[in-house]
Amino acid sequence: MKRVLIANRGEIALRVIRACRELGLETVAVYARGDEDSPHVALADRAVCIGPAPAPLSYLNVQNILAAALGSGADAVHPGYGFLAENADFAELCADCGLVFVGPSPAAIRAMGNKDRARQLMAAAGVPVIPGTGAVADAREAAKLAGKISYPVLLKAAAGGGGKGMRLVEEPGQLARALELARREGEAAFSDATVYMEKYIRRPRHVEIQILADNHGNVVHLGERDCSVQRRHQKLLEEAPCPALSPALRRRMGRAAVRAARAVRYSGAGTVEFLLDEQGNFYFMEMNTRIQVEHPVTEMITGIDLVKAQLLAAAGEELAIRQEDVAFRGWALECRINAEDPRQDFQPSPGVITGYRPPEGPWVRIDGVARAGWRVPPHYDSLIAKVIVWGQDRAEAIARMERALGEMAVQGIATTVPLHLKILADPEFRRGHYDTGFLARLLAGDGR
Ligand code: MV4
Repeated sequence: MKRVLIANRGEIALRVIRACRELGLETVAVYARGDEDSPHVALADRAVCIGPAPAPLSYLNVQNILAAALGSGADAVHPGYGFLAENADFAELCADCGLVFVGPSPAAIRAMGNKDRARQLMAAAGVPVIPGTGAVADAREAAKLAGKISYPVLLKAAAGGGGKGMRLVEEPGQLARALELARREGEAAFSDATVYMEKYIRRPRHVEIQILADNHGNVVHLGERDCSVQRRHQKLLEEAPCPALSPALRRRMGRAAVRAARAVRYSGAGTVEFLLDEQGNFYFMEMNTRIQVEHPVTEMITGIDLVKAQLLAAAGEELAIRQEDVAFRGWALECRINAEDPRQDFQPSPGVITGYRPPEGPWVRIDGVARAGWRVPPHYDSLIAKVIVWGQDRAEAIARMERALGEMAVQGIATTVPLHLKILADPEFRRGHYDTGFLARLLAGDGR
């Protein structure tokens, strides 16, 4: 592997280019028209235009990206996150073209892509899953199964994920209608009306385990991240470790995540998402077969460069770390700074950043694309920077993040910085006793 095409934009493209450079790999950026001035284009060794601004015509345009890779002499493709990162057909086409796809096999991506199949596969592999069913045929069968599971139950679209096609059913009278709606949402969003059912877990935490694996059967876990601070399934703030895990529970969840990865012969970096209930039971939700936005908090407490590890695994190297060598040190927080206005129901706030002062100082890391004078385009996600801090303990990390965000100034567009300061000041957050309903409660509190 000598030359890597980065099939992405924004902060993750910068992150991947930097990892490539440290490994002595050449980099090829791709960009859509209108994205010529984006920071990833300047940072890469060379750049290729792959189409008009709308993502379906450029960053999701498989043919144009493959042509750019072959035309530029790249021998590998790093997909980043989003766009084509979990598209098994794209991974397969890369291989067909003789390109190394920096990620797991198409089979592993496919196995985890269908949520109800993944659930069955995980149960068979000894990974705890939420009590539930396979595909439900009709309302009569659903009623019988729901009675067995006991209410409340949650209907989920099999092709879903990210909360799409989910319906809560509190009592039998609501079931038939909810099944109809879940089917319709599944059909509309994924062209798949298959629906299955689970016991509804109240006030769960979203706790995910980072996995690293190679092509030689080695798999390690790098501990957890708590991603419970979410709004409509968009994460706002993440931390590692999770304030609610004991070392024993961490070990059990880590081992379960390793079993999950082994079951699909996983390779590279991946994340196994769990729901953690109030009694300390954990259940497999889904596996993300890509590098994640929030990967830096794991890097900060383990000292492991996850993107370099992805590239090395894709190049066929053996994992350089064994489970017993993985050690966790201190506490890390990440705040996602989005070009969105929390006071306008999080409406995107694209436009020119007229002034920008990033936070600086010790134990502060910025993975971002925000620059003074740069125009945030309206066509893509609104993430302009991730502010990541490390502290010796959680209290120090929180104080450091407050200090860092206090230094940060973004002019010309609205951002989520004020909301982050509010989260960090909240007593429930500071106690570490929050769950996936935390942000909705905070936002309902004063209507901001
Ligand atoms: C659940 C659940 C409660 N019980 N499943 C949301 C996204 C999708 N990946 C799974 N999700 C959930 N599944 C059962 N059986 C609650 C959620 C959920 C959630 C999960 C993680 C993070 C934030 C969430 C917000 C609302 C609901």
